[in-house]
Parts: sequence; structure tokens; C-alpha cells
Amino acid sequence: MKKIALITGATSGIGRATAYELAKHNINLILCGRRQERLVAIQKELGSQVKVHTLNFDVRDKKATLEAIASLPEDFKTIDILINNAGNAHGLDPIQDGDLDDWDAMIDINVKGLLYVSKAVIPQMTQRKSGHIINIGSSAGKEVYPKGNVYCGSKHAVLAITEGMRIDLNPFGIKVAAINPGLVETEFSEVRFKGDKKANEVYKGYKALQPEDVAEVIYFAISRPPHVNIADVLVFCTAQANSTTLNKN
Ligand code: NDP
Ligand code: 8X3
Repeated sequence: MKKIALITGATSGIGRATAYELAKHNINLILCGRRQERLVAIQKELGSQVKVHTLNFDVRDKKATLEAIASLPEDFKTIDILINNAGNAHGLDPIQDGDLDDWDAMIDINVKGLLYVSKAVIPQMTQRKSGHIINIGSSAGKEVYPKGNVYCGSKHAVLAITEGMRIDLNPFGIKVAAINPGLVETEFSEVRFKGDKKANEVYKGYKALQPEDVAEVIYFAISRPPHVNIADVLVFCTAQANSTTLNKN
């Protein structure tokens, strides 16, 4: 029987590339995001390869998140793989100039949203004593960089929560992983800089990771044999050595 993966943030970047990668490998998909038209477009493209169900909700909305996942039809109810990917940075400011709405967005989406989705999915995994949770962290979850303050804090939280999940879910045989990319060329910087042209500069002068590169790492983790759990991966493009060292032309 085909496995089922639920991917949050499937409308763009890493999440969307992961949907395409998993479809290649015959994994049925539950695709989540706020931009319904994009969900429908991806469903149309992948629907001839695998079964695709879409869920349109904002992970900041606790009730909507729990209700959306509870509403899954019978043939999509058993989630084998949860990919907690939805998230973004909002702003890049020194802490003294930070915007409270940006801080709320990052904590509410990257941390609380991940928890709401996990809360909705984990009980069926513990009941079945099987499942695989992949949390998309970041190099920013391992290392703080200038002006990264709250975004880095949110991703450090993702890493701590991932480790906590791995411990608590260990008796149930559930695999838990953090995949932590460095710079990936997605809509991330457009969101961070709110459409400002600064976003265009972020990936210039070097070859950043592409979302497909991260999707392949995710599939590698998913496709290990039952006794192997890829617990934590840090992946950079070759031009990046750490959060502050980037070899640009
Ligand atoms: P994108 O901006 O391309 O994609 C972000 C995704 O998250 C979109 O599908 C978006 O969907 C979804 N999303 C954002 N806010 C919400 C919300 N409130 N409710 C539901 N879904 C939401 O960025 P990336 O693909 O780069 O980011 C994916 C993950 O990877 C994030 O967790 C990010 O922190 C992490 N990451 C990114 C890196 C990078 O350099 N790009 C590096 C390391 C980690 P929609 O707007 O339709 O809701
Ligand atoms: C995204 C990568 O370096 O912009 O998590 O924080 S970075």
C-alpha cells in the first residue's frame, strides 16, 4: 500500500519541491497551505501520479488547523509521514528595532503552528506505533547571526522541540528528524523583506541550495530502512560555510 505524507507549506519552495519528489516515489500526498489556487494547481499536476488531497488553512489558527486535519477523508486519514515545513522569516532587524508583528508571525507560524499540526497528527501515530516526523529547522536553529534574533530563536525552538519529540515518541517506534538547510533559493527572502528589492540580492553571486536539493535530502531520510533514523541533518550550498561566511563572486 502507498504511504501518505502530509506536507505543510506545500505551495512554495521546499514544501512544493518535496511534494514533487515524493510523488516521483509513489507517496500519496496531503498538501497544506493558505494559497488555495496553488494547492489546486499542484494537485492537478501530480494527481495523475499519486492521490492528492489538499487542506487550506493557516497554521496560526489553532481551531482551523485541528479541524482541517480532523476533516481528512477515510482514505487520507492514516498519515505515515508528517513534514512540518510551513514557516518563514519576517524582517531582518536588530532586536532594538524589531517589529512586534514580525515577532508574533515567526513564533506563531514557525513554532506554535508546527506544534498545532503535530498535536493533530501524533495521536494516530502513537496509536499505530509507527510514523515519521520531519521538522524543517534551519542552520539558523544551530547558530545565531546578526539581526536574526527572533527567527533564529524560532528555529532553535524547532530543534529543541524535535529533540523532545524524539525522546517522547521513542517508545512508540516513531522516527523524528530535523532537516536544517542553509540558504535555499525560494520565496523565503521575498517574505522576509516583504517584497523589497533587497530580496533579489540574497541569492546573487553564488549558487544557493535549490528547493529540490532539500527535497532529495528529505526523501533520503524517508526512504531509510525501518531501523535507521536520520535524526539531524545540516545542509549548506558549497559557497556557504556557516551563517556568516559566504563565498560570493
Ligand atoms: P517559502 O516562502 O518559499 O515557503 C513557505 C511555505 O510556508 C509556503 O508554502 C507558505 O504557504 C507556508 N506558510 C507560511 N506561513 C504560513 C501560515 N501562516 N500557514 C500555513 N502555511 C504557511 O519558503 P521556504 O520554502 O524557503 O521555507 C520552508 C521552510 O524552510 C520554512 O520553515 C523555513 O524557515 C525553512 N528554511 C528555509 C531556508 C531558506 O533559505 N529558504 C533555509 C532553512 C530553512 P502559504 O503562503 O500558501 O500559506
Ligand atoms: C533560512 C536560512 O540563513 O536566512 O533559515 O536564516 S537563513
